[in-house]
Amino acid sequence: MHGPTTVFLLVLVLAHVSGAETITGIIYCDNYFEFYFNGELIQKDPMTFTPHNAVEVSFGWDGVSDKHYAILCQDYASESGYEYIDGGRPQLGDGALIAEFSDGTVTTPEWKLFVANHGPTEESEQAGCDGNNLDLCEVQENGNPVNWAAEDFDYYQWEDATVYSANEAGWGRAPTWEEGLGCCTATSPLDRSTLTLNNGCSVNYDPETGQEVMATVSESECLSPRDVLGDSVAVFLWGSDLEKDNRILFRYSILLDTYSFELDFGNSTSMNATNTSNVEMTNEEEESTPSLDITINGEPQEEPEVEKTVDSNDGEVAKLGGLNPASSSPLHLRLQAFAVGAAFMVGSIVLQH
Ligand SMILES: [Ca+2]
Ligand SMILES: [Ca+2]
Repeated sequence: MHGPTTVFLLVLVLAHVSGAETITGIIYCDNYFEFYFNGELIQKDPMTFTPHNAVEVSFGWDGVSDKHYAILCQDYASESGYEYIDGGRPQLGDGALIAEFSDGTVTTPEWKLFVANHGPTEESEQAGCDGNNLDLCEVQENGNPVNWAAEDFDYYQWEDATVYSANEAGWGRAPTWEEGLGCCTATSPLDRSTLTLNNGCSVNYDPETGQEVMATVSESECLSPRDVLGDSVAVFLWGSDLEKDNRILFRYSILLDTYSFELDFGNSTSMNATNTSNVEMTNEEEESTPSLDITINGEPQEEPEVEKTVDSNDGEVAKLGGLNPASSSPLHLRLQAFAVGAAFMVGSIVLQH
């Protein structure tokens, strides 16, 4: 059944392009991170265990390309999954990632993640693994997928990030910056002791060699996480298990390519289009009230931001925001439009990157 023949014109809004720019940001990962932008390694966290440091990052963006954020975050874990294994009080450490960038990108539940290391496993705990029986503990090492940080890596099937409060994730033990010494004060992941080299400043314990190793750390890499991110709208992310998910790969993308297509509500049932993060719907019948229900990859978008404006042809335009593809994979959109009190099934649109 079709209602009045109403032609809706969907125009994907051209992304605002202002040329190349430098994006800055702050990343806090408990304990160690590697940050990639558009497939390029931008920054490694110079402090690998404690203190819990936030790090300023800076990188170029050409102003036109899609943006692909990729962060590896490693919570220290020995081969048993425990930390402080030589101190008589082994414990499971918890991880955390929070980050914000000057382009408005922040950590949100829309980020995707892959748990690369998890443990101790439930099976090994059932077999007797605990803090007093570390020999029985096993961790599951999944490896980092090849090219996981690359722009065209398909991470759509990865799991959604879990949000934690600051209380749950913790800001950790903040660093202090000491002129002449660097980033203080580092401790041992084996026994909690303060490292001795350089008074425990700008130094890491190397689990591979068992040695203390000097690190090159700048003041902008030795920031107190709470001081620089405590008021941010960014949220703490981790896997579903705050303690046992030990190494996590995070991905988030902002797709900027734009396309346009038309919808004829009288007979269209499906069409192909391409990706966007904004959709404009022009309703050529003035009395109609266009609105859309949108489902992305099977998940209803609860409150698509619909903003009605007037276009150059004096038609009504409903601009739909809030469509923020989190993947370079095809997006399967199901659109249902309502006009003059009647619903029109528009069909499915595959937004192909
Ligand atoms: Ca660190
Ligand atoms: Ca852990």
